[in-house]
Amino acid sequence: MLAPLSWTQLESLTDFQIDPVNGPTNAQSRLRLFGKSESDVRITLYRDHHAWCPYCQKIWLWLEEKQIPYRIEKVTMFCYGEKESWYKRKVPSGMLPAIELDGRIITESDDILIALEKVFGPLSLGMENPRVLPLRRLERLLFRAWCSWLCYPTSSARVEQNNRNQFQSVVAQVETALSSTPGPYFLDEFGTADVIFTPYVERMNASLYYYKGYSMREENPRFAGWFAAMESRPTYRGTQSDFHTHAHDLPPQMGGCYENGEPQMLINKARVDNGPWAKLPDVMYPEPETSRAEALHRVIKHRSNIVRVNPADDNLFDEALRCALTLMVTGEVCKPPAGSDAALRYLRDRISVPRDMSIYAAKRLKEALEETAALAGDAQGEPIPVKHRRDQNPANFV
Ligand SMILES: N[C@@H](CCC(=O)N[C@@H](CS)C(=O)NCC(=O)O)C(=O)O
Repeated sequence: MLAPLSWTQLESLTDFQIDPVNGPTNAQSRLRLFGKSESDVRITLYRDHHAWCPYCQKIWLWLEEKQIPYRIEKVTMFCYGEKESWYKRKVPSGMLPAIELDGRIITESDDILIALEKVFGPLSLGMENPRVLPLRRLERLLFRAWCSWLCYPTSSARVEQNNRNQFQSVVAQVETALSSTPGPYFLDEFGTADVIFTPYVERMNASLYYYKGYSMREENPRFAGWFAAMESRPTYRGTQSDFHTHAHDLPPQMGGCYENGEPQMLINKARVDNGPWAKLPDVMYPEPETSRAEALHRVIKHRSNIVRVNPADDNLFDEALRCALTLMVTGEVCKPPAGSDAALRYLRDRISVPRDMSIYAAKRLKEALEETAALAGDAQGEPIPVKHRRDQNPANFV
């Protein structure tokens, strides 16, 4: 068995780099220029640190698709920590997203898109186009059916079944809408309607898999085609999250997510929490060759904070973490110090996608952390809180 590599040795094993300003969409950028100059920037997007807020994802995707230069300012959501006072002076409610367009603050994601369309033109058919309006209404109908099923404790098997049927009947309407055009998107070409559906459909796919044992993407052929088409777009890939992040970010935001306890649900939940993470239906495009190098690069960048916030002793966890990274990049098994199993799993459970890294990089890192933890024992990390996520306070990482 190998001794863990040092941080210097690990650093020499990754040359992962992205161009946050002009390269592909990613959650780390603070400025996006798309090859234009900084003097062309007219917009600041205020969004959450975790790249979690669904309404922010809508605006984010739209700007990336239109390639309009913008700045990004990150704000803390209530369930993660303290809201920045500078933001409350701009937007007293503290709600996200907001944009500043030529010095004017605009809130409410739909109003933001409408304002952006007025200045920069629509993304294919726009928000108020008669073909888009019914799709926007359908998206809200789907959203409400999802909330009714997921976010209330079920009093009986009959109510659970009714809620499932109700949701599936709206899904059937969405399948019909998707099949009304020859391509995979909602209308003849990719556009606003697809952007509007993206955030919650992604969250539905994740949460229903985990809490209800229902695989939206696998059970509905048109949705499957739509997801695959979305995943062909580098813009979407850059904003895409994984099942684990959504399953554990949603409860505090939604006021609770309720398991149905059915056999398939228990299998799905165990897989999302404990792996194996490969081939979960949260992503289906082929894995990029850079996923391990990306995960290594991201951990190295934040390693001192990662070690500091971990409940275990710093030296013990530093060594254990290097064991997991050594395994991830060299394939050589490396035994972690005794007592580091819970610490490794604590980190395994707190990799936030896409905030920290892309979906495949996160799967590789989780896999290495779990395999290494298993050599030390079966102790789990502190459970993930469900009423808040202050264990993810961004203040620990700035
Ligand atoms: N109707 C609003 C909803 C926005 C919204 O609910 N934002 C949530 C985050 S997803 C928020 O800012 N909550 C306050 C917080 O969590 O700090 C919109 O479409 O923009």
